[in-house]
Amino acid sequence: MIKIAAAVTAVVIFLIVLIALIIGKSASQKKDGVQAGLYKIRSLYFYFLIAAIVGVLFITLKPGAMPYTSLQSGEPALVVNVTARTWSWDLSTNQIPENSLVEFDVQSEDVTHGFGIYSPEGKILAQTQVMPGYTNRLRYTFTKPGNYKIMCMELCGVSHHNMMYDLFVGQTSDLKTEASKKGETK
Ligand SMILES: [Cu+2]
Repeated sequence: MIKIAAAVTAVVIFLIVLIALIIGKSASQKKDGVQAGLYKIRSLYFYFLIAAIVGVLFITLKPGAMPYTSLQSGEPALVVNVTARTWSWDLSTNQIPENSLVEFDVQSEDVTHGFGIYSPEGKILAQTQVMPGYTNRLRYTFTKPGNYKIMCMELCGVSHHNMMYDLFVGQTSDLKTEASKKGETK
């Protein structure tokens, strides 16, 4: 899907440049000597910009350098169902195994929210939009144990700042099962 989107974008950009060149060529036929010199400098500048843009895109848009794409392959070890509503999160589990591919299937019961995963140090690690009537899939592999946080990233009303949820990441033996969680008193 990403490859098709990239190919369509490349074709559209190519067509835009082609049309611009054709229009530029027909316009350049009606000009005098002084203008011709200036237009020449301008067209050289144009080609320089095109080369610079292509060069920068080539360096920065490597598949491995894009976020998530390298993390998305393979079968996830755990699928967590996430439901957002104003103003709380509902997760099928908050016990996450470390070093395993985890998929978060997120949806909203009301308005658009933002699903952001934050490290114990408060650094954002991954995020996706949470839209009503649509399930977004976010895949992530947690490499360090600890208490992570889910925070809403879309201003969704007066209590938006309270949309926080704790995720516990650890080795499988350290994780609580649903049964042991139910027995625990708060
Ligand atoms: Cu919010």
